[in-house]
Amino acid sequence: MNDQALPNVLVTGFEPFGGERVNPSAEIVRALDGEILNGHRVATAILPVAFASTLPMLEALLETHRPVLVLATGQAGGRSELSIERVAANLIDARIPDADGVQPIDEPVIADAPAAYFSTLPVKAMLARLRVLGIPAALSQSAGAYVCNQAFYALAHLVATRHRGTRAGFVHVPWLPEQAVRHHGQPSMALGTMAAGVRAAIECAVATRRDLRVAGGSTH
Ligand code: PCA
Repeated sequence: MNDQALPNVLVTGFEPFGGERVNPSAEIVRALDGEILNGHRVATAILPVAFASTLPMLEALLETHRPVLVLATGQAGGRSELSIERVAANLIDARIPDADGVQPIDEPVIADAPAAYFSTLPVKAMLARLRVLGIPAALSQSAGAYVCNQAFYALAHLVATRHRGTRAGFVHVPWLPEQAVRHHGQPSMALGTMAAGVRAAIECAVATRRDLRVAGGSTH
């Protein structure tokens, strides 16, 4: 079968923001672009950290690539592990202005839509796979209230409505070591480890329909 006939997975990352020169999620996306993972071709996009762009760009990407699965990724500076997000909230409460200088406070991502969506990826199976590979990972109950949560919610809404054949989820990643040197005492992870983790998460997700039934809750 030629590559063009393979089903697509879409992996997105974000541009640098908040005074950083790089965004690890964008570097991961560059590393994975065009790879074949478990019989799926990886299409990628790097999104601006701008509230106004998120929904139209994701809609266009889903129309163009018709992916069977989307994994969006973003930087969560200060986290020490790959964070597999479970919940997308219909809430924007921006801590800092976005790339357009816009800082919405307590607004919905999409008006008159559900308060939250869950990831439709097998988050516990993905977590187990990463841990077996020796890649630090955790489940997360909140993707925050900034552009990453907005993107996760927008994706979840699109796959719950107009793109029902697509599954979607979000993974937050730590700072790169070169970023952490300027955030003294903060955790970081090497790009190769993060890229391997995202690859493994995708390979697991495309092959797993039914998630593991193991305890995964936490107090935060
Ligand atoms: N992280 C931000 C937005 C872009 C990114 O990489 C967030 O967690 O919302």
